[in-house]
This record gives sequence, C-alpha cells and structure tokens, in this order.
Amino acid sequence: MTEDDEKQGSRLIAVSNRTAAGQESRAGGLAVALWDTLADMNGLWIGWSGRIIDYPSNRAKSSHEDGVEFAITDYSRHQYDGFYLGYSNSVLWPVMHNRIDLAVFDSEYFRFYVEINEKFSDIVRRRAQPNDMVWVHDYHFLLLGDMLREDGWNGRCGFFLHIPFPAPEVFRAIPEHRRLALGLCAYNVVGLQSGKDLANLAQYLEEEFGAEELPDGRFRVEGRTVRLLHCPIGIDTEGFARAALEEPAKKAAHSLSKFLGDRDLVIGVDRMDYSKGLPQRFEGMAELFDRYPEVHGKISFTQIAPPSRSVVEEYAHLRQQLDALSGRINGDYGDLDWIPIRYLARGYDREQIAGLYRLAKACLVTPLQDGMNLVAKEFVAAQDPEDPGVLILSQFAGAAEQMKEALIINPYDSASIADAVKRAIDMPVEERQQRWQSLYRNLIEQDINWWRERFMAEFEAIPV
Ligand code: ADQ
Repeated sequence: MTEDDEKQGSRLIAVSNRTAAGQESRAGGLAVALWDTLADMNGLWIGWSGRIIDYPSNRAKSSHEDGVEFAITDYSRHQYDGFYLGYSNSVLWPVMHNRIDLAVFDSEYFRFYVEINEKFSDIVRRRAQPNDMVWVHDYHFLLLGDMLREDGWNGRCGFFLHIPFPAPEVFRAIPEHRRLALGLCAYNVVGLQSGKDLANLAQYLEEEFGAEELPDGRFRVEGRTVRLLHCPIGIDTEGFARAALEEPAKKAAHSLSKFLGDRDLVIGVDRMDYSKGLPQRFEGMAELFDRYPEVHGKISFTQIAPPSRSVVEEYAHLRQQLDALSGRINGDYGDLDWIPIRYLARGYDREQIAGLYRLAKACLVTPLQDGMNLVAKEFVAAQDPEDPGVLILSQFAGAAEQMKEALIINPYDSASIADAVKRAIDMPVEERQQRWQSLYRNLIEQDINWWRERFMAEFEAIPV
C-alpha cells in the first residue's frame, strides 16, 4: 500500500500547466487561493516544471512545500513545441480570443496536445483515490477529464476555463472542436468567467450535439451530464489594497512621480499579448492628443508590458508594432520637456505595481477579448478612497460584466478611448468616489475566496 492509499477523506488534486511550486513570491491572487485550498484539503498540485529535457519521464516528481504536495513533470522539446507553443498557444489561445486569423492549424500540434493530456491523465490516475476531487485549470487540459474517464476514473472532476469561450461559429474553426467540447462534458462541472462565455458554450452544445438542459440546470450531452457554472474569478482585494500602502509600493510610486512632475499619470499594465488591445490603446492615446491639444504636457501615459511567449512569431510582431507606435506618437506630439508615451517592456513586482496603480489618475484596460482581466480589479483595489483614479475598461473584458461603474469603452474605436481618458482626467472627485465605492464593494464581495468557495461548493455537491 502506498502512502497515498492510506490517506482517508477527500483530497483535492489541482492540475494546471504551471504551478506555484518554488515561487519566491506568491503573494495574492490565484496562486494563494489555490494554495490555501490545497493546504486545507491535504492537496496535491500537478503541473509542468518549466523544464524542457531530451527524454522526459512520463512520471512526475513529488515534493512538499508549506502543506501542499507537488507532482511536477518535464516536457520534451517536441512536446513543448507541439503542445504548449503549438496547440495551446497557436490554436486554442487565438481562436478562443476570436483571432482565427492568427491560428496555425497544424495537425501535428493536436497529436502532442493529446499526448500531454494523456500524460497528465496518467499522473492523476496514479494518485487519485475514488473520493478525491480533481480540479483542472485552463485550455491546456480540455481533454484531461475525458481521458480520466476513459482510464476508468469515476471520481469528481471539475474544470475552470480562465479564457473566454467564443461564439459557436468561431469555436467551430478548430478542426477538433467536437472532440474538445465532448471532452469538456466529461467533467462534472465546467466553470466559466462570464455569462457570455456560458451562453456561448451552452449554445454550441445545443447546436452541435442537441444538448438538453435538465430541470436542475445541468446539461445532458451525448450521455454525459455537465454543470456549467458562471463563476467570475476575483482577487485578494484586501491584500492588494494593503500592498498599495506598503513600502515597495511607495518607493515605486515615488520613483515614477519624480519623472511625472505635476503631470497626471495614465497607466496600462499587461502581459504583452495581442488579446490585450495594446496597439488600439496607443492609437487611442494618439487620438486624445489629436483631439484635445489642451492635455499636451499635462498627462503622461506609462505602459508596462513585459514580453511573453516571445518565441511565437506573433508576439515579436506585436513588440515591433508597439515600438513603432510609441516612437511615432512621441515624435508627433512630444516636446523638449514632455514624453507623451512611456513604454516599459519589462515586469515589475506586484507590490511595486500596486503603488503605480495608486498614483495613477486613470488606468486603461482595453483587451479585444479577455476571460476576466485581473488588472482592472487590482487597479480599483489599490486606489485611495478619498481621491480614487478612474478605470477605463473594454466592453470585451469578462470584468465588464461586473464592473459597470468603470468607463466602458470599445477598444476598436480610438475616439471612445480618447474621450474616456479626457473624461477621467476631468472627472469631479465626488463622481470618482461614487464609482469607486461601488466597484470596490463588489470586489470585496466577490473576491478570490468567494470564487473558490463558489466552485468548491458546486464540486462538493456532486454525489460520489
Ligand atoms: P492573463 O491573461 O495573464 O490571465 P490578467 O487577468 O490580466 O491576464 O492577469 C495578469 C496578472 O499578471 C495580474 O495579476 C497582473 O497584475 C499581472 N501582470 C500583468 N502584467 C504585468 C506586468 N507588466 N508586470 C507585472 N505583473 C503583471 C488569464 C486570462 C484572464 C484572467 C486570468 C485569471 O487571460 O482573462 O483574468 O487568467 O483567470
């Protein structure tokens, strides 16, 4: 009998491509929420090590950290290219973000996607006991639940999709769409960020498989029964608000304010990704400078966007686009003593970012599609209640469903961005306070713990 066999009660097993194992700082957010849940439930977290090696084992290596067990595995170069860069990030990511034009449909990729999902199924299978709960995260593992079922595991198995579920006709652009969607239905519960994502998936299942909604709200799809759960992810609101008052935050804000002088700061913080609408944001700022000459020299836009997944060609292209746009805008509108756009292609610690948010008069969050967008929530959490900054938020971010008191914009319309920035800069303090209070109240109510409890409650209700 192995050590695992001896453990009694229900254990939580989380699966995600990357885990928080060995991370120096895991302050706030998903990592902490999952970690706490796992520590409470004798948990195990399974994921990729981040290493690429010649002959990776099919097994995972166990380690323990602060009450959580980790099972971490490596990928080969082919698996990394085919599964991670290929199918996950060159097929699923673009299509789910409505960018079929950027997808690369190479049938080899899917082979590796299946291979890695099988590998993880095997790792889970070796460790899972019948009354354990397996909570799988994100688009890398759409097929994992299905494979676990094929492997004969009938325990509780849930999935949370962090990115959007697109309109059915967009999802159908993926050659393997039916297999992926049926795979999803092997999970007992599928959590989605927004009501729109849920409606898209339900519509797809109805159209494609004639799915039937049962009286208890679950869907019956080709002999499988799945609950679709609207479960928008939150942040550690109070923790983030506190971080904005601490020393690293103050120091970062102080450094930036030396550069700003008495200008108003407009900030953007993103991973550099084409889904985040960065060129559109820069164009919006150009439109602002064009329409409102009175703001020249009065505001400074700082965009923080470290490169991500830089080996994928599309990201290199985006970087060039941003370099060219910021150069053009600074050339057109800048002056001897004013740089309109500062673009910093590097990451900062979240503690520092919290201070920058608090310093800002407005934050631009302009994704063309986004599952949720946590930057929008962090910005609000970091504000000074007496003198809060204004959130400018894309109608295409999942967060827009919850954050209605933000200034909602259409990122494709640069005039809408320009006018919103002008309105934010001019907004009277009473209106800023009212908007902020209502946004903050919701962030406290629906924080990261609310999210995990909502999902876990659904999970625990599944009969074993
Ligand atoms: P992401 O696409 O990574 O997440 P987002 O929700 O914005 O996007 O979260 C990014 C996190 O990274 C935030 O905590 C933010 O502070 C941090 N971050 C971003 N840019 C940074 C920078 N330049 N420097 C330092 N930190 C930075 C996916 C989905 C989202 C969904 C989340 C969670 O795409 O839609 O909200 O998962 O479910």
